[in-house]
Amino acid sequence: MTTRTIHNFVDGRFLGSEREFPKIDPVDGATIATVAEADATIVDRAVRAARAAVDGAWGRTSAPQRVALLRRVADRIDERFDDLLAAEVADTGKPVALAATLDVARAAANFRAAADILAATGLDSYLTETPEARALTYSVRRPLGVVAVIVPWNLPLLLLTWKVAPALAAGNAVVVKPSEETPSSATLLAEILSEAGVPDGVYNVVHGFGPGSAGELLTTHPGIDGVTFTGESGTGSTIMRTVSPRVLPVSFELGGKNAAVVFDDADVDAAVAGLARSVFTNTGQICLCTERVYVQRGIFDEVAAGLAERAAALRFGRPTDPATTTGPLISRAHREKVLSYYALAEQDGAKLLAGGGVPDLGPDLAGGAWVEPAVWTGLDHSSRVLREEVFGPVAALLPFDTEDEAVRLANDSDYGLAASVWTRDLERGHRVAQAMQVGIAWVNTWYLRDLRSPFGGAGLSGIGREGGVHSLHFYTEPTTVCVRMGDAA
Ligand code: NAD
Ligand code: 6OD
Repeated sequence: MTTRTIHNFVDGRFLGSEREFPKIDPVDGATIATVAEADATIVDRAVRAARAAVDGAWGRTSAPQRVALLRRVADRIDERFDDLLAAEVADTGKPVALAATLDVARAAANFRAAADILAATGLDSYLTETPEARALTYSVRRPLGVVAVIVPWNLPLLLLTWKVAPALAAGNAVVVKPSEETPSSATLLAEILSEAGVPDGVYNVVHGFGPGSAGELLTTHPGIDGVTFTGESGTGSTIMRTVSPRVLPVSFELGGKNAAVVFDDADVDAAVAGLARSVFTNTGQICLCTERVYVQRGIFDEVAAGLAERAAALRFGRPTDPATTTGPLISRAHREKVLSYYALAEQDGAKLLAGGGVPDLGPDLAGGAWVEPAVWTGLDHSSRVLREEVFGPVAALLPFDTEDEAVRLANDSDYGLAASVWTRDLERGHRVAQAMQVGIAWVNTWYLRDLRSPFGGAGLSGIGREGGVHSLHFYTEPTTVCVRMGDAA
């Protein structure tokens, strides 16, 4: 059987490579494509093409021209929705309905949001007057230049477009490095951007791995002007070291170990439904997923039983089967990591309320990366299971008595990405959400996004914020101009 090849995209052309690697289907372990791995020459050509675009006609486009272009891109994404959906489902194994409503829907939304914010603000410029010195001071923003965009496998197209759209809105050219696990949608997006009229060299794709491959080749390339990265905290730290001698601007969205706090005045059924969504969506492979659940003692058993019931009700299967609620993990290697935490939880004395193993789904799916969810009680807060990111469908539940204790436990983490608070007392909801040392805290909901708001994390969860005007600020460099009126002095 011949498999398709997923190509690099450089200066408007699809490029193969002498080195290729297989793309494995996480659903059944079959090889579904080969991927052309970018070597140093291809990465160099991509960065040079991006530089030429920024220094050429693309660098002279006006904000209204780019607004119109981004809107054409969004329309073209809508027209090619089914192709993007097929690519995303094939690479990740996630259920079609999830990929349609979460991943692919957000691709067009990300381009529209970037167009809207650029239309509303231009690249905002502030003018201040200093009458005593007879001076006017204003600032203008220019693009960073060539931006390296490095993204992970869990929401490949969503996270890619979340960064590419504002980077292009600001007038940059990009070289993107998608995850080796999910290469398809970045190459397909190249086709779509070209069809919409994005000039050659503005969007380039290089495929490969991190260390010793396209990721490292890109971050060590002297021609890049900034790095925007989403992925593991350890990788962020490596990239930071790599670019530190050049003091490049970085925007990092990294791992999470997110807490949910459930007060005893919450609507318990709604809270359990929301918690289940926050723990099990995308098989727990969203940086925002809840892995720590603090429940006020009076309703602890009820919430724990409700979450365990939801875990038991998940249905594994092929992504196209409408009955499927839950896909596999991204790879067998990732499953090993998740299962090592299942073993650790057992060793640390956890009581397992649901799942906790590998499901038997028959010979057809035996080669896949399937895992059952795990719901635990009885772990000590010092257990590594409560401190390290598992990135799987797991929840460790602990009881608390007072609001202060809940806030202290939720904040007792090296990560600071997201939290959710469940209560009918909205005053308490505001108070506790504001006390969370995280980038985003939800009250009575989870993963509800307004794309204009700042998004990112504190501590090990990242540096900087993207979204709306915050993205435009990261992807530009301001120059302040001070003009003395009248005689020079
Ligand atoms: P990862 O860090 O292993 O890989 C992310 C990307 O970086 C991939 O494209 C990879 O090839 C590349 N890479 C790896 N090492 C590199 C290096 N030395 N130099 C340059 N590039 C390198 O992450 P992953 O396993 O793909 O994704 C899962 C992780 O991403 C989880 O920790 C999750 O929490 C995090 N994540 C965070 C957010 C957020 O918004 N905070 C969003 C999604 C995922
Ligand atoms: O919704 C987003 O914009 C975003 N950046 C989500 C990140 C999810 C992490 O897996």
